[in-house]
Formats: sequence, C-alpha cells, structure tokens
Amino acid sequence: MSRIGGAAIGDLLPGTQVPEDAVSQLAAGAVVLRRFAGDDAALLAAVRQVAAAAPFRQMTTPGGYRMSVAMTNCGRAGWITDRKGYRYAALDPLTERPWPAMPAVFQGLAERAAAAAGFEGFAPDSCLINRYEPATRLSLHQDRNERDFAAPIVSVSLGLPAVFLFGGLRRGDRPRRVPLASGDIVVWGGPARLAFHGVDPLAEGDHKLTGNCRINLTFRKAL
Ligand code: MD3
Ligand code: FE
Repeated sequence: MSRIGGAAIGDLLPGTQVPEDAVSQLAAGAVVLRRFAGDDAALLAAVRQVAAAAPFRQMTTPGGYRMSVAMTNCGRAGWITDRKGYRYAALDPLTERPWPAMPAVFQGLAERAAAAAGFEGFAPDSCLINRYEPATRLSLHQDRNERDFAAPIVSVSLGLPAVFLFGGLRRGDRPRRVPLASGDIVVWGGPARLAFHGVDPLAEGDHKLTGNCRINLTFRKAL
C-alpha cells in the first residue's frame, strides 16, 4: 500500500502523539482517516436498529471470562466467543436467528473508507459492533478468525473518545497509544493486519451522539 500524506509515526520522536492530519499512516498498512464518518446520526440509528433485533451482550471467552465489551453483529456472519472458542457464526446464538443484514449506510461507508486507504473493492460480509461504557476495555489480541488475511479490517469509532493500543506482531511488543475520536476510521491491512491491538479502559464522559458510551464498528471479510 502506498503512503498517503501525513507523517508516519516512525518519523516521530518516541512518545509524540499521532499526527492529527485528516489522513495519516500509523504504520505500514495502517491508515487513519480522521473524522471520515463525522458524527453521523444515521450510523447510530442503524446501530440501534441492529441491536433491536440482535441485542448487545457480554460474551464469554474460552477461558471462562466475561468480556467487559458488549457486542452484537450484522451481516452474513457474526464474530462470537463462548467456552468452545472464537469463531464466526451465521446465526446469533442468543436469538438463534440470522444476524440482521448489514445496513446500506454501513456497507457504503466501509467501502469508501477502504478505497480511501488504497483497498479498492472491499466487500465486508460481517460487522462486529462493540459497545464500551466507562471502565470497559479490550485487552491486547489479534484478529485471526477470518479466512483471508489479505482483506483489510475497517474500524469506525463513534461517541466517546478512546485510547487505542497498537502493538506489533508479537504480544510482548510495547504498544503505541493512539487517541481515537468520534468519526475516526482506521483501515488495517497488509503488514498491520495481524498486529496485536486493544483499547484502554474508557474514560467517563458525555457525547452528543452516544451519551456515556463508545461504539466501534469493525468491518471484516470473514468468510
Ligand atoms: C489492528 N476492536 O473488535 S477496532 C475488535 O475499538 C477490536 O472496538 C477495537 O479490536 C475497538 O477486534 C479496535 C481497531 C482494529 C480492529 C482490527 C484490527 C484494529 C486492528 C486488526 C489488526 C490490527
Ligand atoms: Fe481486534
């Protein structure tokens, strides 16, 4: 993927913040599109519509821990975890029905964001929707349940700001801290696709779009 303006974080002194340009490269394969989605009430309305059919729930890890992030999905497949493992499933285990269809506003946004980052023709078949309330966090992990790592992952932040942890290809690599605000989109592909990543505990706050929470949409080509 080519570099699209802005300083690469590797050009900066350690400890400096990520540049706030509209488009910047975090690392090879990781492009931030600041405010690309705006504070779009239509996106939040679509989240509510999905959640009305497939409610947010806290899933259990294979190790038996309840995740602090509440999740739901839309699209042909949804990411789930339970005592049996992490995987994609066509049916919501809570309702035993197919996940709601991907809203058109989601599909269009994901495709435009991927194209802006150099990935033409991104066709996600899954959108995992994460809901963070104050103190909710996501520990360092890799996303590796998708069939094909050639497709990028597109992530959209809505509502309260968060500090995103962007690590390396080994769990022990010290992560960079990247502040993400409402409307920011990050596209993760190529060499960044299997990077370890997570989210710091969410700070208290009140956002005009979401109130006291952060919503993250991650678009994936899972199947
Ligand atoms: C970097 N969600 O759902 S999105 C997840 O903010 C997840 O809810 C976080 O990590 C959130 O799995 C972060 C950003 C993200 C998503 C996938 C990645 C970053 C990634 C895959 C590879 C590298
Ligand atoms: Fe992830």
